[in-house]
Amino acid sequence: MTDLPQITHKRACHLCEAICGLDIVTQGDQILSIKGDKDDPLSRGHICPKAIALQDLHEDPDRIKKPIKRVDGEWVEIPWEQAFSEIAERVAALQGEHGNDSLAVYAGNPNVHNYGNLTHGKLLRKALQTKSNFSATSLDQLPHHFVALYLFGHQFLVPVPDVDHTDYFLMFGANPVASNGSMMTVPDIKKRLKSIQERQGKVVVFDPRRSETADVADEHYFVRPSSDVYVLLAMLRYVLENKDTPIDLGVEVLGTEQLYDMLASFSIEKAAQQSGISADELKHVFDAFLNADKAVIYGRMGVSTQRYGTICQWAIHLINLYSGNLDKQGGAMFPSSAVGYVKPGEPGRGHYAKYHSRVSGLPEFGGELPSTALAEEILTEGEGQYKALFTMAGNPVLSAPNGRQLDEAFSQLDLMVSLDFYLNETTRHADYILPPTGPLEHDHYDLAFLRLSVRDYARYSDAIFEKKEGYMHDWEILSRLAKAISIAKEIPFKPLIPPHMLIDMGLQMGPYGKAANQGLALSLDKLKSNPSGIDLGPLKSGLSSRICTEDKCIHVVIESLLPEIEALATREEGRDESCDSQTEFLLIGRRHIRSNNSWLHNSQRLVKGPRRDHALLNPSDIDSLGMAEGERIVVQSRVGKIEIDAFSSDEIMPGVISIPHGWGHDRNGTNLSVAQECAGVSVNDIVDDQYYDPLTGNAGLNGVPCSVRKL
Ligand SMILES: Nc1nc2c(c(=O)[nH]1)N[C@H]1C(S)=C(S)[C@@H](COP(=O)(O)OP(=O)(O)OC[C@H]3O[C@@H](n4cnc5c(=O)[nH]c(N)nc54)[C@H](O)[C@@H]3O)O[C@H]1N2
Ligand SMILES: Nc1nc2c(c(=O)[nH]1)N[C@H]1C(S)=C(S)[C@@H](COP(=O)(O)OP(=O)(O)OC[C@H]3O[C@@H](n4cnc5c(=O)[nH]c(N)nc54)[C@H](O)[C@@H]3O)O[C@H]1N2
Ligand code: SF4
Ligand SMILES: [Mo]
Repeated sequence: MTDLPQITHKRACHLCEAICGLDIVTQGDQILSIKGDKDDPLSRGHICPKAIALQDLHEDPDRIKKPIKRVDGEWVEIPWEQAFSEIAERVAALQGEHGNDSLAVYAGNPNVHNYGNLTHGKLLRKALQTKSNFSATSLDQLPHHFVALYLFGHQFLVPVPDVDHTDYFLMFGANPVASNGSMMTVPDIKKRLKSIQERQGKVVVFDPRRSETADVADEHYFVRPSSDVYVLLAMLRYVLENKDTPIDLGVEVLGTEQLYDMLASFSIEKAAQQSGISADELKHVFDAFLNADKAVIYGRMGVSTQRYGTICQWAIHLINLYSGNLDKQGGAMFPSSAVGYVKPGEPGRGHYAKYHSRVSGLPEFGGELPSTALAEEILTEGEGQYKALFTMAGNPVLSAPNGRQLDEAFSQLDLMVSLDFYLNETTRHADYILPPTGPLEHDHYDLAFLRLSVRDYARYSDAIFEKKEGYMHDWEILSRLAKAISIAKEIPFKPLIPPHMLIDMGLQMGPYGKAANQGLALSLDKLKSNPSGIDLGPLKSGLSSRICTEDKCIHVVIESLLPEIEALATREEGRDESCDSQTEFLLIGRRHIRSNNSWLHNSQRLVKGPRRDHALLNPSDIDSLGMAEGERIVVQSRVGKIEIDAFSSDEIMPGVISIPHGWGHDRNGTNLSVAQECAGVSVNDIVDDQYYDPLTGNAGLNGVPCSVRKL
């Protein structure tokens, strides 16, 4: 062993959207260390504790490596060939009897962090021919894509904050210091926020919790959960009324007059009454934003995954636009990625409400239905009921609202197949689990998040370990499965070249490829010989040549939002309608740097230290409930109740309870030995599947009405 050479591998971390560069030192098949790659132009050596979990993930004895099948309640290993042919036969028979749409697919978050799943997932979808597609998008960011489609003409033409040049960074419902950023690829956010302050700029945060990000901000305002919509609409109106210089965007903006009318009743006073922030404070923020030379407003989970997610995101874009900060340095800018660069005519622009879910009539978006509808489609009998499910890299039992209902639904399926390397709360319901290689056993190009980077760059990482005999990559499983199913269904199957070859083509044909940029002539070979990545420069303006709307104009009024905005305009109550006066609390989430959604809790080195799965309440609420620190409480919503330890903290505003998601590893039938020890409670057992943004059906994970009492 000691005779073997030590090798330093350059690798991009795929565990979150920041894609930090790593130096991973190996000796034989051992990992000796994982450190930040100082040569990465974007992350500059930054790293977080999650990267260390890559080693645990690689070495985890609980990780499944061979296909398994459930036979009489027991898991047995079977050969790949047998798995593919049995699944194909069953899919063909089931879809033959009940129709193609009786088979649903849930694609979880890690699909977007694994480019082979993105390129080759399409093959499986083609073979399955189902309209019943679901994904983490509708638990997370559907409002972003909806608004991008309507304002800019393409669901993936999404602007990001130009963090490195702004003088005023206004954040709603985002905690990048803990999450490392979302819908903006921004490693080392803490240092970047500090740089804003060093150049005399300001960081301002609106959040019902004084988060880790609020802690380093210049100003923090406690905003009542899901009341942001009033603040944002009042701010939009204020910007329209007070910005005197014309917008110089190079793109025509249509509908401003109608927008004025729509906003007539959204005053600062109304926003103050709803949000709990004084009118003076709101006006102070609005003025500071308008007076800053380069300002940007950005909103994330706290405003995307709540009752008014879509209107919030729409207002945010329009504030950037009308304040003159859209497509401008230091404002909200459109990244120019090396692969997947969106320009007019680019395929996959998206569509909305072409069909609806059977039970609740929720709209599709881009060929997907909202995940909140998955359980009811399985449980509700009748024509069109779902009978089978494929999950790929997802754990909806812990991640999606009303997890108990999903448990019940999954347990009655005729067929369930999971592509996953863990036997967890979701995959325990499967008939077959097909495990892919671990992350370090395959290569990596960040197809999704390099499109959202706050500085343009490209990076490709080779696999660190060769995959062992009998292992398969996700993309290989997807291809083989698609082929077997196509044969069984007697439909054509067209294979696809491997992912890295697709990326090579994409690089060469993209904006930095040979055709467009002779000087740089980016290709896979070029990236391979620059394993720390290639810097492609600061974000560039250019919406006028990229906008994908048919008439190349921005139409600011989105028709489908009108009824919702009208309803908001006439509402008097301080709280959400669905929250009656007996329901004392609004539930919000909480992320921690040492936790990652539902699946990294099996890493001892990551979860070590104090427990982080408890509830937090304001000290005044702990008092009025007559509770002591750490006492157990019952939190109840329309869909269920949980028991959880509660602590007081003045970081939480009164009337709000904060509980992180992704815990609850005590369900039977899993094999996660480390996670089971720190099991925790799944907050999604009380997150209401009927509390969603009705425009897109995106889950309402924040601002959920609930009651709290002492156990
Ligand atoms: N209450 C509440 N709920 C939330 C949230 C919240 O803030 N509050 N956040 C939501 C958000 S933003 C998201 S994105 C979702 C995430 O929820 P999910 O979409 O369920 O994703 P994860 O929890 O990350 O589950 C990842 C699964 O993928 C598997 N996996 C990991 N890597 C790979 C791989 O390379 N290949 C394969 N085949 N499998 C892999 C893991 O073993 C695990 O089973 O949760 C949502 N749920
Ligand atoms: N360590 C770690 N990093 C992660 C993840 C993880 O689980 N752990 N998950 C990854 C994923 S999938 C995603 S999508 C990103 C998410 O990235 P972020 O969106 O930055 O993450 P959150 O921590 O959910 O931030 C939401 C913030 O909104 C606040 N909030 C809740 N309700 C409201 C409201 O009504 N109004 C306002 N204004 N604020 C509100 C919450 O208190 C919280 O501080 O993080 C990614 N990174
Ligand atoms: S911030 Fe994200 S990408 Fe960077 S090391 Fe941590 S988990 Fe990996
Ligand atoms: Mo997410």
